[in-house]
Amino acid sequence: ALIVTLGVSWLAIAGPACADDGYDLWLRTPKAVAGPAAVTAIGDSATIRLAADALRRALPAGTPAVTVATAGDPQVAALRLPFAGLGDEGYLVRRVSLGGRQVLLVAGNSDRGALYGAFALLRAVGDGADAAAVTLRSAPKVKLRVLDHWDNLDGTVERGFAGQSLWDWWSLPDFDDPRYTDYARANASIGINGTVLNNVNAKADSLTAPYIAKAAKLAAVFRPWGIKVYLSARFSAPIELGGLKTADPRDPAVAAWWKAKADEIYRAIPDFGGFLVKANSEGQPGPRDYGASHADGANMLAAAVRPHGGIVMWRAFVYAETDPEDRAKQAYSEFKPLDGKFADNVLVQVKNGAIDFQPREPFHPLFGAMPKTPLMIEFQITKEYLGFATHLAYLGPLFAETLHARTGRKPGETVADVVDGSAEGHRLTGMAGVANIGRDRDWSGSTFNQANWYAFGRLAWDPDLDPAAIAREWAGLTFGNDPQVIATTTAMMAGSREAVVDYTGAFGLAHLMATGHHYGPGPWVADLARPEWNPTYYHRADRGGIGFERGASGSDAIAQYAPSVARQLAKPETTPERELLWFHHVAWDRRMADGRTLWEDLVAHYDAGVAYVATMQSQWQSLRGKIDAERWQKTATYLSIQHREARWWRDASLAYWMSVNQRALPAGVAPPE
Ligand code: GCW
Repeated sequence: ALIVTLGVSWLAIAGPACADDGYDLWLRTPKAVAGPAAVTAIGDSATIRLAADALRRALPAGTPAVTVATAGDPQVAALRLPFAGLGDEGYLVRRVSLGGRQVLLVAGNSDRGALYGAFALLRAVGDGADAAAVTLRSAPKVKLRVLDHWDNLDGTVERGFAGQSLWDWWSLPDFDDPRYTDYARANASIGINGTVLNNVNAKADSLTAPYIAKAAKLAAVFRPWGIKVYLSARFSAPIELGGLKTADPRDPAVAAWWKAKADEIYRAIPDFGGFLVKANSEGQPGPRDYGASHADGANMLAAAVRPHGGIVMWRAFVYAETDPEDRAKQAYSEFKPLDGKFADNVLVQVKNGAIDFQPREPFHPLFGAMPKTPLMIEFQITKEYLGFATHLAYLGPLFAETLHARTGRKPGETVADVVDGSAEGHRLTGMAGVANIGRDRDWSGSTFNQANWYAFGRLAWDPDLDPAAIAREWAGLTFGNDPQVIATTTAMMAGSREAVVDYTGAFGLAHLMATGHHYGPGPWVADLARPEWNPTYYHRADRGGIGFERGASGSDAIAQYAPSVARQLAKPETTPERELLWFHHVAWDRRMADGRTLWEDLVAHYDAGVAYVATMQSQWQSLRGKIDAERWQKTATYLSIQHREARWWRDASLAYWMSVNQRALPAGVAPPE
């Protein structure tokens, strides 16, 4: 009987070995069991209707009657349920008696809360819970949960590995591609409530009337899903579009230009979220061009959107080739003195680490160091430095590693406490993820990349979640509830990011990728015009040792951390080994905790990374026939690419290190193939 049941439910969920291109993400409708579950909506806002529809589409027949409503409905209010503290996006799901009937109530203080409740119920049921017994109550800890699209107006995506941009600027605003709705549904299902449409390396054109109209169309599609649209703003737009001679934020004509521009945008998009700005970074214009500060620039834009309730997300990813200071120190040096100088509708958006989305970075020292300023954390979901779309790397542990790191500023304070505002009582809070979404049928370039989008959304809702639990939830929703499939896929995911760390360079090595595209190894590159773009700048390997000395005898970047953290990092002996070479230059022969030398351990990690990929290959083989053929085959092929390239990384890196340190491979290690 057990076998029969499993067989039926597998067919029901995955469908008979049919082609499956992954388009449905984690929102797979179990077609054979979906039935007209009795779903009623109280209230008729578009959002409430979408919530009810989502439940109708996906709840299995036989689910008890469901009612979707808001707390303000008199019948619901009479139940005196614990809506207090749920804010305007939280939800609860409860079995109640309504109008004399037993129903499963899905409700929030607002219709958006009810929508999130509907998706939470679907997650629970999709992961095997009995709908009749589901009880849920949750509110997001972070207010702005935003995807940053690095999408260009010509349809390309900077660092995008999943095809062209989803936004078809050519046919917008007329054509409403149904995919825009599917995008919004997917985001709403994990609580994402904002999207920055265009690349931070912005073209001024995105602020012209035709593009505002296109953005307005997207905003209209996304609105009922609770998603606001934002735009990246090019700081010099008043010159390029307005014909002004300057973009100096202290010039009244410049401020007036932005104010008029904001008014124009809000006429088209009344709930426009605001601007994201990359200024004075990697060639982008900014206030520093005029001797004004980042606060001057941010506040001028903030004033333009303030009357409309908009906000500004101002990036701290700032470094200059002309600055001789360690690149890892520059953002802190520039922004820390500005704490308290930003308008209250500005968030400073800080990357998780101080360099640039590497496979492992220590948390950015700005977290905890600017208590008067809301700091929005920025992660990269797209895997620019972790093997693009082909390599399997589950980023939940990377995100959580930063979020759960202790800042040392206050007892127990974590980066998550800074980000969710609890550390200082900030109410304007945010988390941004650089999207990994494009026109590929599977959206993210691979099935497992979808998990990174998913994990970002779930952690933005609650930064304290356990990434392993998120992986389990995602695997169940994505592949169905066969326990073997869940156990195997989550086992693969668990160490997959660490494997990338291992085969690209362990112990805090960073920025060793090939020039420009960042795919594959390039630790030997030393001839780029900008010194801080050379891998040799980061690893500083020589005959005697390897690593970037950031202690007092070096760049002293460690001093940017809170004293207790700085004390721990000051000496190699007390620095966590996984970050050792980020903070210190140490001898190849240094004794590591396991008794081996650094060189021996480094080699062992390269091998372990390659071996992990081989293990993932055999784990995946064991699922053949248990996952639809199309997704199975693509993943199998990608894993073989990853295995080949993990060896490439190992072999090329070791050959280079050996040319520098003149050491042989440790005994027992086979020479590179
Ligand atoms: O990660 C680096 C990328 C650039 C990117 C930049 C940034 C959008 O290599 O492509 O530019 O960071 O975050 O601004």
